[in-house]
Amino acid sequence: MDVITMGETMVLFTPTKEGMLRYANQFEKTYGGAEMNVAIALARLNHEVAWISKVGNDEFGKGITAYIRGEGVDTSQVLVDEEAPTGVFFKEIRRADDMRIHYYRKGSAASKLNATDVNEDFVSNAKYVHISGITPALSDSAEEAIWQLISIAKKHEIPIVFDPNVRKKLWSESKARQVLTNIAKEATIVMPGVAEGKFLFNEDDPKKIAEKFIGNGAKLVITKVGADGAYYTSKDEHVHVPGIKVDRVVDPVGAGDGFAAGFLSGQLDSLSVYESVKRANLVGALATMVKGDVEGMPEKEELLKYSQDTFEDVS
Ligand code: KDG
Repeated sequence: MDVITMGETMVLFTPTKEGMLRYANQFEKTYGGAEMNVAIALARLNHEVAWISKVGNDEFGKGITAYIRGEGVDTSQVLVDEEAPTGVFFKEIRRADDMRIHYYRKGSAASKLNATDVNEDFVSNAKYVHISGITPALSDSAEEAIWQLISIAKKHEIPIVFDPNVRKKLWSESKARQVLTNIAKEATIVMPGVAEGKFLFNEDDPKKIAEKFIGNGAKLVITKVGADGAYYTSKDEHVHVPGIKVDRVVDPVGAGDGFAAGFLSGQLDSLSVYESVKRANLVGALATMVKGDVEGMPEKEELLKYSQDTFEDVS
């Protein structure tokens, strides 16, 4: 396996019209979840990727597993919880630039993930383990599952790529800060956004944010700065990689996941860090141009076509 990730996928209902969710009466049903988004984006770029999770023994759980398998992601480690339901979330599109998220996921099947659900033999063959800060926020047992995944990755010297993905709706700020900084200490590569640097370390300068993570043990920090692209920082370098100009952002949700997948894809294809971050910016930008979490993630051929000259760099 090139990449293994673990987390919750939910059924996503998106109103067909803008406005308050209370007045919406028609919805499109798709699927969403940060780790799934990363997995599908990687599969579209021809990488071997597995998604570890738990779904309910219900129509939505069956639909999610079939969908993700159909996208070419390994679902052999997806378990079924006989009692808890599959989680659901809604988008509320107040205006094109005001997108809100409403979760119905407390006590969901994925929140029942626990340390025994992580299979060492399976994980030990991965080239990268991708961890997002959403999974430990689901429940205490899901946090234990994440620590189990981390300890297996460490034991087998598999680099851990960590996206803090702060979700304040899921846990208290103090717990989030404590757990996410502890996980970051185990990560080889960390990919925060500036707002996450502010939340975790009260810093908003990309260099200072990166220095905090590097001081905690990370080898490489890639700090996302929205339309301006990203900075990558190691002990010896701090480099800006310009962003991609997007004329019209249709749906920003999933951009960070596309970014993570684009970077990993570049590394798996033996690109330099600079070129990998460029690919990350491109996949992230493409994700925002289509409605839905994963619908805009490009296939490999499409990505290579876009990489040539379709987009201008933002200077
Ligand atoms: O990164 C996109 C996710 O935020 C979205 O898919 C929903 O997983 C989700 C979450 O927990 O917010």
